[in-house]
Amino acid sequence: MQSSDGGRQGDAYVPGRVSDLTSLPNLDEDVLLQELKARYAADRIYTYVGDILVAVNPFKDVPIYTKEISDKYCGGLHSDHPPHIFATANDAYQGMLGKLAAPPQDQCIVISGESGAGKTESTKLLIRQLLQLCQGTSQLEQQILQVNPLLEAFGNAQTLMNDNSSRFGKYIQLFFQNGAVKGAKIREYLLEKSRLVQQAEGEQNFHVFYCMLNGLSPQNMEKYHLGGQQNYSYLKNFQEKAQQYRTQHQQLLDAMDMVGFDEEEQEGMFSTLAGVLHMGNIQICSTDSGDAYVDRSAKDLNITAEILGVDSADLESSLTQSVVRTNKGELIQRNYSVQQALASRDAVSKALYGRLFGWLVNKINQLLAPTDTSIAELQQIGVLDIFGFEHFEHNSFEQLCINLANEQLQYFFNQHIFLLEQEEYQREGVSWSTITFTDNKPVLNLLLARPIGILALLDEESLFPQGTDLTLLQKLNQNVGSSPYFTTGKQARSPLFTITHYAGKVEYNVTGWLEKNRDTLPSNTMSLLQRSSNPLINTICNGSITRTGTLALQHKTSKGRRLSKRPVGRQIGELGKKGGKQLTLGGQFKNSLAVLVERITAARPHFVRCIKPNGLKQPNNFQEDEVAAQLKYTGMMETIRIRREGYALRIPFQQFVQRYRSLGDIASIPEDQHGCQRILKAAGLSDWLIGKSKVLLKWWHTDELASRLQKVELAATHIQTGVRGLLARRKVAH
Ligand code: AOV
Ligand code: MG
Repeated sequence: MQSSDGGRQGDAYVPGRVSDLTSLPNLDEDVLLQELKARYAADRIYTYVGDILVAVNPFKDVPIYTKEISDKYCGGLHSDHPPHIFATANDAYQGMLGKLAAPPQDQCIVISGESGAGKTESTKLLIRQLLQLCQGTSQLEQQILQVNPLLEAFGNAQTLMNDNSSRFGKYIQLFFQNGAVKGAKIREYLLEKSRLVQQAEGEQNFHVFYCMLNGLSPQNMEKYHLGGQQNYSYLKNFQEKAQQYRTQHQQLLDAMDMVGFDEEEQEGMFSTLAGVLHMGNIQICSTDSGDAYVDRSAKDLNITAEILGVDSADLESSLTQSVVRTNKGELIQRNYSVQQALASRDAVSKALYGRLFGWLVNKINQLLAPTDTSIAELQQIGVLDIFGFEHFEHNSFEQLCINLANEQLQYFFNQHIFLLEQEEYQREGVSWSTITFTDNKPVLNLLLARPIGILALLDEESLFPQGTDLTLLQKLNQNVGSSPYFTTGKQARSPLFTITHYAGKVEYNVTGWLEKNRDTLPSNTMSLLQRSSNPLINTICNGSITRTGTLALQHKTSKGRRLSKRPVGRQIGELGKKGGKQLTLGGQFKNSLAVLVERITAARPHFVRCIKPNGLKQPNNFQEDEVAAQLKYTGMMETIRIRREGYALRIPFQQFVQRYRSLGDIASIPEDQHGCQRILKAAGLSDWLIGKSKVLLKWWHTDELASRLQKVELAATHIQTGVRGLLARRKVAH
């Protein structure tokens, strides 16, 4: 395979000029590292491993995303230009249209890499280029592009690893008909709600709060009782980057307008956000007997109640008392301790924010849904951007879920690149010396197996009202303690355990896991929010959105009491329930991951591997050991080998003949292996194999076949034009 930015096979080897790592001479780990390092130093951040794109984060603006460059990557072949994320978009688009070796098929682009490696930036570039490819200039394309600032404001935050870290996973599906975009859908995965009420040292809350506090007009600030020298217990580092947040706030408003959120909805969103901030400031005190009560001297309770549209006495009692119905139907009230009351307050805030985010995504999906055509009739390209692998000093349940998602993606990659491919060689009778890879199935089992896996055991313990974090740890120890991938802390009673993930060891602290996993709100609190006079809060807490996506507006009865319209349409969080029972957070996540894997398995995948050159978010700093570790755990060497030696493209005989018949030597070509051989020979291709039922091709044959087809089609067009011209001249002559 030749490269377009130098390093042609056979030339003297110069590091940094090989655009495809499968063509590296004398490949070993160091050569690979030096190659990427030299390319990075020359701002060549993209490199191929066959059809897989490796992207090293430059942490600076590199002028490679201009309109001219984007145009160059519209159409054409993979090998026409230097490696680029735009080429991956083009491959997916052409693949969907059936212009590459295989018939038209849904495509997906799976982006992986640790936190801060560049997945979200890659996603934005991919979506932009996909819309460029279909030459979309309509309002719909503009709306699709504007969705991102909205999602990032509500779902991203500054962490130690990334200033704009995605705190939720997303799978964006673009739907097409005859190559034109018809709509889009976003599937979101597990927003890290705990961030709302607590952030680690050096980290922040979701961007939207800082945007709002810096960007709202003075009148609005007053309306929501915000501003002044007020401190918010839910926010850290609030005073920083004021100008940047003001600009971002304006972008957020523009995005809301563009995507189609009306004034009432925008106002509802800001009320909810402001309500949550005030909620965090409600002071809980203790009576002498240890019962919790709200400090009424501060105005936070009343302000919160006013903004959230609920009765302040009801809010107070829901924060300080539990109400339990006995078997006999009696209602028993129990006072909370301060700690329980604080947990209850934070649970309400998290529930509100989580539901607001879910509603936002749902609403976006309604606004962007294809009209006139059902999704089943459309073609699609999905782009997967999850939260990257995380290993902080303190890791909790959120990190476990995030890292589970990354394990799952690594497994999917292994399955696709190594396992299924090599199984197929066996079926096709190809003599092949197996390329081994590090199988992470045991770690996935440790996390997911039922009944003896970490999530299942956590669910079991969450069912026991008497369960504590330590009884959970004991349970884990007893049941999975023998796994080589699981170890517990050396100190007795320390709430820690360690998992050896594919990307390294991570120590988790189980404090608060049962509560996080249960993820429930007491029924009295929920029903309070469900009676809110704020239309948006009322809607999100009743868990439904009308079919048209507008809020279920409320009507006053003759007595002035507000009644909400009966909810219709889809439930928010449809995965959240099973047989009427509320699923735990872990259970929901497990289910949504399974659906995701099903989805990407059904499409033709393209892989983008993002690499983080240093942990300091710095430009021009390539830390060899850090990159080497990432190359190792992602199985890069093995990937290069299998792409070099293997046959990434496998096409059934009949399909191959039908597609490439015109490259053959004679008109009647049998649709069997002999026919395939004749075509391959006539086309002058080398390095292919004939299996039992399929033609096995190197990945670069896609380009060779496509360019030969183009030539034949061009020649046919010339002949046709010639014949038509001849006929026309004859007509004139007669
Ligand atoms: P992530 O999505 O992989 O992390 P991002 O895509 O947010 O990482 O990238 C992190 C930061 O790296 C961005 O904010 C940019 O400053 C910089 N960056 C990434 N790609 C590029 C690029 N192509 N050109 C210039 N700068 C870039 V996480 O969401 O934390 O897992 O959860
Ligand atoms: Mg991200």
